[in-house]
Amino acid sequence: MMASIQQVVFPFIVCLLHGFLICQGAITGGMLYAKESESREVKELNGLWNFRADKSSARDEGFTQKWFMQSLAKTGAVIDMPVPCSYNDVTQDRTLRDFVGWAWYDKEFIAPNSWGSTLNRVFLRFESAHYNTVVWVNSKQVVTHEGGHLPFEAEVTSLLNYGQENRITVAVNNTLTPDTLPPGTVTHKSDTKRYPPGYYVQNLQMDFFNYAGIQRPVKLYTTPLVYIDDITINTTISGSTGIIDFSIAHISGAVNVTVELFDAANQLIAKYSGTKGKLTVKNAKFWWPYTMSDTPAYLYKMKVNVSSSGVHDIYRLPVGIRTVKTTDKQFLINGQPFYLHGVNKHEDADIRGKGLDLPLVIKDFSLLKWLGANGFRTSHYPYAEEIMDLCDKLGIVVIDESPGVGIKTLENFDNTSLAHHIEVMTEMWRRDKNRPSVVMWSVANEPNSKASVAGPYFKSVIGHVRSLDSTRPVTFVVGGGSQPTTDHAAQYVDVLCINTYYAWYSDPGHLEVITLQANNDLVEWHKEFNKPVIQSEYGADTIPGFHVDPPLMFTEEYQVEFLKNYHAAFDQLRKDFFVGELIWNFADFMTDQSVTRAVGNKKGVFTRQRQPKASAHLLRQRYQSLINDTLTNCNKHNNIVKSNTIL
Ligand code: GCB
Repeated sequence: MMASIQQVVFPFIVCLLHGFLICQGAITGGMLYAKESESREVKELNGLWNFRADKSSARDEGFTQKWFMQSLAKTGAVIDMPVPCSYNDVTQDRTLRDFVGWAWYDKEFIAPNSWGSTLNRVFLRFESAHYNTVVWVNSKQVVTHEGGHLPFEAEVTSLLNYGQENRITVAVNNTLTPDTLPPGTVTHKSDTKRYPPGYYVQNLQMDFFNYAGIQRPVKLYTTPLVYIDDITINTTISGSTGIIDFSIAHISGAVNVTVELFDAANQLIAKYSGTKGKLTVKNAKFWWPYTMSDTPAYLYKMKVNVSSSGVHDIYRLPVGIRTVKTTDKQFLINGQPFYLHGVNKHEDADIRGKGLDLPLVIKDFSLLKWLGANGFRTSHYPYAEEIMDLCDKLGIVVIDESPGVGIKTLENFDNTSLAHHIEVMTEMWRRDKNRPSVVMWSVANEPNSKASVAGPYFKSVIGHVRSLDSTRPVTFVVGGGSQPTTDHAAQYVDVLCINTYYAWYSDPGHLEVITLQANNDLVEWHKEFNKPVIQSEYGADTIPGFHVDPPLMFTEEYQVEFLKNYHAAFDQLRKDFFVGELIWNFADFMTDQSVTRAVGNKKGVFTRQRQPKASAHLLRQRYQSLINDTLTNCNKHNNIVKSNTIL
């Protein structure tokens, strides 16, 4: 029987069809970042992999012909594909750029002889692959995963040939359906006068290109048999004392657990024996955003050691001591009012698409500092852990957003979607729960919160996140012209994050309405819900090098005036309940093709190649002067803390 496109788009059907019954179930266990220690080794499997997109009409040839049983090159032509990288833009093949369905990768590698000891475990970890993934090691299926932006792994100890060649095969399907996150649909075009037989298109419900493939690193790592599976910390502050609550999950029988805390100079300052406890740090150095302290982003190091019969597993976790709290009008970090002046980003660049690229990451952080941005939202999906690490290290605040973007149709709100959304939130929390930079969870961007189904849906999703984490505020980002009195879900958030595009999508060209409308609408939102408000998006498409004065839409002059008019409203409101502004967008980025997108979305203040438009200079001036204001206030505050400590 030939698989239909439905079977292609619903991977669990593919699983059943081919007898793969181990589809992803409930989330268990930890997902600690794979890093080396005295007891752990890491081997990266990045580089060039063999690659083939399954262009058979039902996209099922790889499964029916069992491509995973031998090397991919033996079952047909392959090309070299870099990992990590999106596969879409690296060749001249338009059908690969726009490909929908299963893409296949394989790679051979030697498993070190020394790893073959019976005292070791070996795990195979994917930092992400978009969207549905099936992985085989030496022709045996080891893991499946649904979702494009979070890590997954499997223990492969017994499947590897040590000191010999092994093969990893990966099939990854980028099809988005009403129940995926982000959701999408597939339309079949059956009119053969207009479309070739079997023609179908993927429809996106989000405004960014659906880059696909193995987009983040792939690693093998070892642990001893007894190993640290998870670490969870929460920090609180009492005067000048920092308290770190921790709990350690480990795998195996009776073990000793010790937890040591080192300061940044590597001095041991606290110690505890046991899987759950508190570490108390007198005169602690708190983790501050870099705009709030002249000693920002202070990180302690927690060294966890579990041992049994002389076998040790050691894992080091950076720990920032900080608290987050919201009131009806404020966003407080360590009890001090925090004003977020930052950006929305995308993982997006020429050629590599959404593939992790460290030079690009460092360039982006350099530009964030140049701008004076003190934070960003991970619009519209969790970003790579390497990026999050830098936020912890540099004192850049993050609103950590799930891939819940474009939840619009009734199907997107059904029970299957809800269950998946809840699962994704658990995965995201599990990965990022210990990060001081993450100060708020965003469960979605611009869902149809005007629909009554949005009420119970977001009550559940937000309630679930709160049940996992009572220390951080939770939000979803409101858009699509939802109004305070008719929105069904905004009541459940801690901070109102509002997207608007005055003088762009509404009243296009009428810059003069921006300040008035922004003022009135933001005040309304606050009045209705009595919660602090962030302008989570505002922006105008701007083609670099387009100049017209007086300004016209799409010119650099228009973007500058557009921002100035919004800023006038922000400066009024931040005296009261208004706690943040995030420009849409940091840089231009790729989208699906449409008549409103000229080679992608051009609302960046930087081009896609990270060069500044006129607006970047304006924003820089504003953000740098906001930093000066904040630092002056914070230094006053730091002095108060210091003198209290002495007393
Ligand atoms: C939005 C969306 C964002 C879009 C942006 C735009 O409201 O949240 O994903 O890219 O508008 O430029 O239209």
